[in-house]
Amino acid sequence: MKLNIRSFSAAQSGFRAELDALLAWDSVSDAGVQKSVENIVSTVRANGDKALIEFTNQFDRRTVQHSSELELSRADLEAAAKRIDPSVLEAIQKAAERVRLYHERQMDGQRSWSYTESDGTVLGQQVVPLDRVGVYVPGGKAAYPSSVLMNVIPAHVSGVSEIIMVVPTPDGDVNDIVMAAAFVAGVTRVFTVGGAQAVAALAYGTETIPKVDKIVGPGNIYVATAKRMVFGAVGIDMIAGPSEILVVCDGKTDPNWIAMDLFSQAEHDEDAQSILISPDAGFIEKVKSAMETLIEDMSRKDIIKASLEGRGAFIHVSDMEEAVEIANIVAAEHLELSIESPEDWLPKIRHAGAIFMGRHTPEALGDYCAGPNHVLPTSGTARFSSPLGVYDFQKRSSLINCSPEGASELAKIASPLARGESLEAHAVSAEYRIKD
Ligand code: HSO
Ligand code: ZN
Repeated sequence: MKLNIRSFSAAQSGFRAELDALLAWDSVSDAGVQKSVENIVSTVRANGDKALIEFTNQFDRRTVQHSSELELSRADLEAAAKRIDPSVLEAIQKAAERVRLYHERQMDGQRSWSYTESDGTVLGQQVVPLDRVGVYVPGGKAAYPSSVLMNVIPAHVSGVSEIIMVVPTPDGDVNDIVMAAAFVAGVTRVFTVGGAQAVAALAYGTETIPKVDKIVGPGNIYVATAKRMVFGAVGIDMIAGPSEILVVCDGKTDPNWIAMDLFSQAEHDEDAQSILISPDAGFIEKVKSAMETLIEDMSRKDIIKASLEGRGAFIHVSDMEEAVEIANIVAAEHLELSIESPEDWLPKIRHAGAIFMGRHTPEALGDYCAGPNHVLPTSGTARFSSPLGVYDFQKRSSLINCSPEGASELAKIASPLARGESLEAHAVSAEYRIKD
């Protein structure tokens, strides 16, 4: 199948403008959606379960009469785990174990600390897990059991005591693999609700759904808009854009491998972005023809084609230096360095959600089971944000414990500052602690 994919050379004039146009992505904003989400959120907030049931029956074509029908028990999840192909269940368990180990290591830098000054004053930080977290799991075409693991396990590892999962079940159809993943990951409670109504229920609580402290997990435009709207009442993780991969290849990897790595992101959805950068123009041609051959047999070829022709690109560069420079501008969600000694170039990589090093590290392994989280910053937000991690399920309190001597010395600094701000009570409060 012929593929019409943009092709650039970094040397051509106007390249930077072309690159910016390629990367441009408007995050969710739609007046119509905004209005209907406002209505759903305020109705659920005001009427609780009654509204939640009505919206669920309306949008998911269900016939729920009582809120107790919205909850799945641990036994229901276990039954789902028993119904699925045992090899899939085993893979879920192995992946979960690796994701758990990785996030346990991540706790290393995230614990409470303190130090004592010479006069006995102690300063530090206390790190505690959030009490209760809501995990949104999409129901429709992007129902990924792997995402259940990636959202729930770090919450669990960081010590969150209650993890509430919501997942829509359109027409009452329960996705057994998603439920099996929920069972293995260790969610506390599962409710079969979705959309903006589920986000509102988690943010404000209903008679049945407990109010949470933070909502994480991907969703469609209604879910994303609702998350933005309830932010402040609760914390949220991030508003994810379409998936992206940037492959930098020196031209020495099997072109079929690179073609399939690019497809692996493109198949997520029509808006996904797959870009290949190489200093080897002949290699780019080889990858292109590999893609045109391989796409024929892909079950999601229509999505792949739409994604590649809409937002994909080949970029020819003069050398690796230039490739890395462009990779830092793109700040991709996934960066694959399919090159000889990726560790030599690593110190120069400034912006990427996850870095896949070497020819034997396709992004797909990271998506499922390598261990690191697959919830990553998209649309260039890797310039200022990080993968989902245990730190997203914690918060910090500062600690100060002054010794009498320490207080006396600090008061001598605080007092003139307080008077400079005309805050007399501050000044006197500090001065009381000065020892003569
Ligand atoms: N690549 C996606 C995650 C995923 N892949 C789930 C497969 N399943 C995040 O960008
Ligand atoms: Zn993926």
